[in-house]
Parts: sequence; structure tokens; C-alpha cells
Amino acid sequence: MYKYATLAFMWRALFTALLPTLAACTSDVSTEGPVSAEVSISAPGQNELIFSSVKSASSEARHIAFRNSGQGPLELRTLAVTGLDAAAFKLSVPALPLVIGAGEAARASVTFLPTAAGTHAASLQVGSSAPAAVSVGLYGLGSEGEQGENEPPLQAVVDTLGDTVDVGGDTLELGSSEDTIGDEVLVPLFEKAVAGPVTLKVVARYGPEEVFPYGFYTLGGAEPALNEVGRIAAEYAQELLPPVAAGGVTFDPGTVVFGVYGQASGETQSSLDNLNSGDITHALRVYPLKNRRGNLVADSYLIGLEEARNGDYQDALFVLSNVKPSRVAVPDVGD
Ligand SMILES: [Ca+2]
Ligand SMILES: [Ca+2]
Repeated sequence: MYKYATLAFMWRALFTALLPTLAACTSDVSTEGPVSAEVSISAPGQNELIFSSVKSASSEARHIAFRNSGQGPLELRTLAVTGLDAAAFKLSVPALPLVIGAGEAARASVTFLPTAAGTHAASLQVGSSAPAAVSVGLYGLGSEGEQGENEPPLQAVVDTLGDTVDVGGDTLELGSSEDTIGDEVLVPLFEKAVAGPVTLKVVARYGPEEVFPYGFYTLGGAEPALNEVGRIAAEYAQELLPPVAAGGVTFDPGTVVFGVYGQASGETQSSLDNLNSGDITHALRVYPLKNRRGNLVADSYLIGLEEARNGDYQDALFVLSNVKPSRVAVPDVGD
């Protein structure tokens, strides 16, 4: 499963004076217009790639496309990974310099090979004939190994993802008390915030190696009505940004009040504590979502799920968007 990044370059005819041998190709370029270079990737507004891997093992490659959206040739000159953790990111690039024709693209790939556990950060610097400098943030989470004590703490998970949230501790085990910790808020039930679908996306899994179904539930009947939104395959049980194996990431609850659930280790873990009959009562911790710049993301929450009892709350981590806390009194169900 690859995540693509596209670097789009715009330019003006001034540039053609610097490349006289290519001028014949650019005779139709307008001399008007802004000088700009911009990066766009699959997640709009986030010029970054995120990786995870067990230490001393290589992650899957992420591919980057350098797209020339101008009307004449663009010269790609240098690609370099810089920053404190640059050595952990391996770049595979075409021979440079490389001229990219108008409307065409060149591709490179990046893999993450950490030598230590923890959060890693670096930057891919792109040198080209486009006037503005372009860079892509590279973030990786190394883990000691798979399962149990080898897994990364929830705080390292959210730090790598760029969610500037205090989850309530840097250690693997956060405790399973019903008291809020860190930036946690007690929100057992939600409502849709504005028009359009609600998004429920699994952004990390450090849980048992099994298929993980998840979704939302509604109340009113004798039992909660479960509505599956998606599933993550067993092979993606220990990583950031696992692909969805079945189902999707959006649903539309209309005006109905709902909670979030996941199903791990033969139990259902719900955002409403009274519904949890397994080893753990407070199975989901909910945090208002903040982005890498520290700004709150409107109507969005991080939700960490604990499937058993060790209290690491990263067995699954969701981002739930376009919701607000329900004002409906929490019903007396499940006890
Ligand atoms: Ca756990
Ligand atoms: Ca875990």
C-alpha cells in the first residue's frame, strides 16, 4: 500500500532565460503570472509522509511524484534528506539533474529504516529550477518489536502522526482508570456537527494480530445497534496508517446520537463505558484533535482503544471528524 506525494511546480518564462537550450520548447509560455512552487499530497495541506517500522527493519516504500504543472521544462536538480534523523530515511531517486517536461512527472521513493525505537523526523529538500524551495516532512515511528512491551507508547504514536495532544503520559501503560488523563475529555456519545458525512479513520494499530472491525452504534433498542464502518486486516496490526481492508471511512448518522466501537480479542469496546463487559470498563479515551502546528482541528477527535487491560490505548487509534459531543443525557444502558 503506497502513499503518494505530488510536488507541483509552477513557474514563469523568466526561467527559460536560464535554460537557453530548452527555450525552443517554451515559446508559448506566458510572461505573466505569479512565481510559485507548491507541494500537494494526498492529504491536502500536509506536505509530509509518515512511516512506521520495527527497528532495524525497513518500512514499505512511499512514493513521491515530482510533477511539472508549468508549460515548459523543469529541471530537477537535487534531492536531499536533512535533519536530525535523516539517516533513518532512505531515498531512491532517478539520476539528477533531470529535465521534466510540461505536464510530466518523475518519481522517487522513500523508505524508513530506524536503528532505534521512537519518533523520527527529517525533511526532504527539493532543489529545482522552480523559483521557490520545496520540502516534504518525513516522520517515522520505530518500535522495539511487535506486541506487548515492544510496542510504542500512545504518546509516541500521536507525536509521529503530528497530533500535538497530551495523551496523559509517555509510558506504554497509561492505566485503565475511568478518570480523564492529559487532554482527554469524557465524551461517550456524539452527534454529527455539520452537513456531510462523518469520518472514522483508523490512524494506528498496535494490537493483536487479527482482523479489526470498527464502526458506530446507536441506542434505543434492547441492545446497541452496531453499524460496521470498516475492517483492518490482521497483517496490519502493528503500524501507523493501516489501509482499510473492507468497508470505508465515512458514514452518515443523520441526526441520530451515536457512539464509536471496535472489536478486538473477542470483545466489543465501546465509547460508552456501561456497554463494556470485558476486562476493561473505560475502553476508549477521547481527545480533541490538534494538528502538527498545535491548532485544534474543528469537530475532530482522537480516540484511543484499549482491548484488554494493559492500558496502552493504542490497540487502535481513530480520528473521528465532523462530530460534536452529544448533549443528550447518557442513557442508563448496559449495566
Ligand atoms: Ca492494550
Ligand atoms: Ca497495544
